[in-house]
Amino acid sequence: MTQILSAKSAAYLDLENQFGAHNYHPLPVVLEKGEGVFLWDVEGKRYYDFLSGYSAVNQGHCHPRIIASLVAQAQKLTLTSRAFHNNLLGEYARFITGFFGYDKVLPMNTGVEGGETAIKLARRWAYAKKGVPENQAKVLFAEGNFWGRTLAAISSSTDPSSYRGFGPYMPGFELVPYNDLASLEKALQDPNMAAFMVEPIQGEAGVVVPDEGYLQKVRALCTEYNVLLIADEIQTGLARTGKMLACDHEQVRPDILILGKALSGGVLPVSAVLADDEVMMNIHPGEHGSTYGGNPLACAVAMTALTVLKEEGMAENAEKMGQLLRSELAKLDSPLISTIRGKGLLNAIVIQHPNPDAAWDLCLDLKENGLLAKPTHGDKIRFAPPLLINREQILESVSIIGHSLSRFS
Ligand code: IF1
Repeated sequence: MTQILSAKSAAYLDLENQFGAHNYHPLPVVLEKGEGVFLWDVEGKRYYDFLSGYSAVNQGHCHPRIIASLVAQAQKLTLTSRAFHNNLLGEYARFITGFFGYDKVLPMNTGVEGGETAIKLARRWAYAKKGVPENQAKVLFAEGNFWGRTLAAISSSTDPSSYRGFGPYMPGFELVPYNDLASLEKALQDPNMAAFMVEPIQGEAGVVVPDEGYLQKVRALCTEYNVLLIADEIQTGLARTGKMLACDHEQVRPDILILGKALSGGVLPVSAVLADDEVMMNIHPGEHGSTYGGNPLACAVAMTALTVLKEEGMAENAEKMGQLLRSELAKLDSPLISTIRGKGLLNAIVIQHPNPDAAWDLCLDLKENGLLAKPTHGDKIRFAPPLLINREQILESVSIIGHSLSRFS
């Protein structure tokens, strides 16, 4: 299905096409304003945002309290580098470690830097505390994982579109099927296994929710075999699945917790790696860092972003609105939908249709009808609106989805 864009919008796409790398295939829409659950394009058309910047905008676009923190701090001090101290890092470190119950935080910027940091911490712990011989540490991942685009991240990927043509790959990475405890237990018995890094729900794989109890059993096995459990909560964390952390659904405490995306409410890249001293204190001054890691602007914004999540009850709302969304989608009883799945407001539908482009075409039609969503892995469409969405907005969104579905024979 092709859509005619206005000359104004097409001009923006031409600029990107001519001067920008072609590393994405975005939906043909040009956005210029966001507020709460809504986005507006350059023609002034309004859309429900059902992607939320891949869960970076959990608090809603341009949340006034987060923007106020950003603006206030931006007019005082934005970056000192870690060559010097600043007056916010200590306060932020106390705030976020208290918020999630860990001894220490290592502040970084993007989610993938958080993943890289977690793996370095795990390898260093393996050498310093578990007695793994130098350069023999292994890290285990689940098939279908996604934790970013760096050479280490793609080295653990099972998705050819992530890793093909970028080799050679990082050594010491192993894979087990997701949601498969027997394979996991076997792999954890390797005495050189440092850590198992896993998403509580696999986002990019198409919102794959493991069996009830999987995370608890993963926790028990990692403890039994003295392997660190690294939870990648970059997409599932921060109230997205109806609890502050997806691990909270099973009262699981990972040894290393990675946060990103909504840690800043979508206003700038902020990530964090949390762990107790037994893990964190094996990295010494000068052995890890980044130019922007722990910058005062990020500290100010992240404290407000976390406060907003809690004070505005966004996890509770995500739980309620997620149940409403899934039940209303089921009521559509569309022959095009084979599966509806998710937790809180991290959901996806699986499209069944002879046309392999049906999910994409449906997203184009949804755009025409005022709702933005994007397919993942061909036939799955992620539905993940900002967590402040209300009942009326859910019902209106489902009516838009139903209208688009009905136009597909
Ligand atoms: C793209 C996907 C989502 C993530 C998890 C770490 C990271 C991500 C669970 C890295 C990032 C983003 C990356 C972005 C699209 C988006 C994505 F489709 F790629 F997989 F959300 F599902 N862990 N996910 O989801 O964080 O370095 O990007 O800050 O690369 O296309 P980052």
